[in-house]
Amino acid sequence: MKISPLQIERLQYNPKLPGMLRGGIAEICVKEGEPTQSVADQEKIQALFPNTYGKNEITFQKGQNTSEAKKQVVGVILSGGQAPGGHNVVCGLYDALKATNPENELFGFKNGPSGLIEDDYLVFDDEYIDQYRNTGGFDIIGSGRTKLETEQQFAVAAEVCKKHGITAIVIIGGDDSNTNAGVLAEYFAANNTGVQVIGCPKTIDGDLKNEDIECSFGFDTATKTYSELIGNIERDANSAKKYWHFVKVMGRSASHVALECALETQPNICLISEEVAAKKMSLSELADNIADSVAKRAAKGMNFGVAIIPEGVVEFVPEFRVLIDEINELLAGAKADEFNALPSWADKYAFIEKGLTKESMDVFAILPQTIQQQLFLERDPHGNVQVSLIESEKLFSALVAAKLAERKEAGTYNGKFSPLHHFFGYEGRCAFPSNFDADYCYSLGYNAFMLIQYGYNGYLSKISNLSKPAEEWVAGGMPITKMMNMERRHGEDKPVIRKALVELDGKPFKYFEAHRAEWAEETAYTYPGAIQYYGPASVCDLTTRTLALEKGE
Ligand code: FBP
Repeated sequence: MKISPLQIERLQYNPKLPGMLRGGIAEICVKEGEPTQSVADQEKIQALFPNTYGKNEITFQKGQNTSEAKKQVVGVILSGGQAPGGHNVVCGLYDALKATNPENELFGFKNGPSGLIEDDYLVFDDEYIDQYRNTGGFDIIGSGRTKLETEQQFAVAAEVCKKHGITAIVIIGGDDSNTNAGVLAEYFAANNTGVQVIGCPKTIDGDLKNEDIECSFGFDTATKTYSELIGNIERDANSAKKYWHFVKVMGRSASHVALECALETQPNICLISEEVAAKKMSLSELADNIADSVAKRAAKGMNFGVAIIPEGVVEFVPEFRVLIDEINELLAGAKADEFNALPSWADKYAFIEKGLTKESMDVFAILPQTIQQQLFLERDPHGNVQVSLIESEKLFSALVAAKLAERKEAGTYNGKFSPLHHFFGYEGRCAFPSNFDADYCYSLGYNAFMLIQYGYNGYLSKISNLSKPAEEWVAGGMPITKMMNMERRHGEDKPVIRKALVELDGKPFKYFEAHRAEWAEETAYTYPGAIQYYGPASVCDLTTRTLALEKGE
């Protein structure tokens, strides 16, 4: 197989471990910290997790390794959307496992959690693992979105583990997958299977973080990749001076990705979904805000600009949420067939007009026809609107165009507005991991094995102090139950890891808020350029602006 020159170099890269994990397995010992409590709903979480609740926080340090010498057979699973660095978690896990005892084995369950249930796996060896070091992607074993959440699945998982003599499972996933890792750990403990479960925090969305987990892996590389592209677009816009670029970026519901890209590139506009929800902003208000920037810049002769739109924003606009709920209701059950049988869009439109409340119809009426049709035609298997497929970058540019047309009519605006559209998501999820993600992920995997080796169950692999050089990173583990609270999901109260949305009183948002008026009017673009893998640490080991600001740097 032909591989690129960069890949050849990256295969040789030696990821940096936290100082306390350097110097060999024989020199890693455990320091037990304080017992923990869940972030909320302590009694309920404790009742649901009698075997894994309240365990101690732990940190690794240098000292004599006192872990039990036994053969470990570990299974690893990649769960959910790809995130740069996943391969290095597996490599770190493998290296620690083999360094501890060459007889130890690592099973990779294929294509996500379903691999465990279907007993579909491969066993890693040096030759196989060495092809994936420091590379992007999850193709080492594949990923999937099957949820491991039912007792029946857990029982099958226990059987599979027993069959192969598996002593521990490592689940690499986001908030949902790690919640399920916690539930599986409890099941394994309650049923005396002797199998441990360790989670690793993954997602480019950056919404798995809390007072213990400083960031999920993949966020660094994905946002750097999008920021490079946005910076390039800004420079193009500032060169040609004729287009307004509307750039949607991934991040499902949270706007961490959009905010980080804005901090990196200083665009004219960046919407933040969490602010839209908190201020109950309407589509019209948002379009007016963008149109204000377009008009102010046009008045200075700048008929160009860049606006970042977070993927999930429309769901945070209260009136739009109501509209979606009404559409779901309107097409529930057999009514969908009736709607689909209507011969023309005009007939369908009349059906919609009859079925929606006046308020929702007012919102629907201002949408461009392509978006109106997307809302009705692209439905998920349950018949619901697929909000993630809505082309919100086009929606906002169309709404802004309409506002500008009104202003032109009223004689208050006399510029040109030529929008172009982009969606950056998949472009960033499998990029070669930045040095930060390569180091962080390798450390997470290495550390996950140390947690296994020391007998911990129901813990998340935790590497902290991440804004400092890797030497100063701190390795340890945190009980998953500590991060849980009760939330209403599908009509039931469930224990879950709380999803971290952008905090409007947090330092990253505050910085953005303090500068955005200037960015909206001026051309204050910054051009981060491509991720650097070789060269001075000042450009190669840079963390995100979000992390730096959160750490007060
Ligand atoms: P995870 O939360 O599983 O890491 O996935 C995040 C994400 O990349 C979102 O940003 C995006 O909305 C979604 O996955 C896309 O999912 P899919 O790959 O199934 O299209």
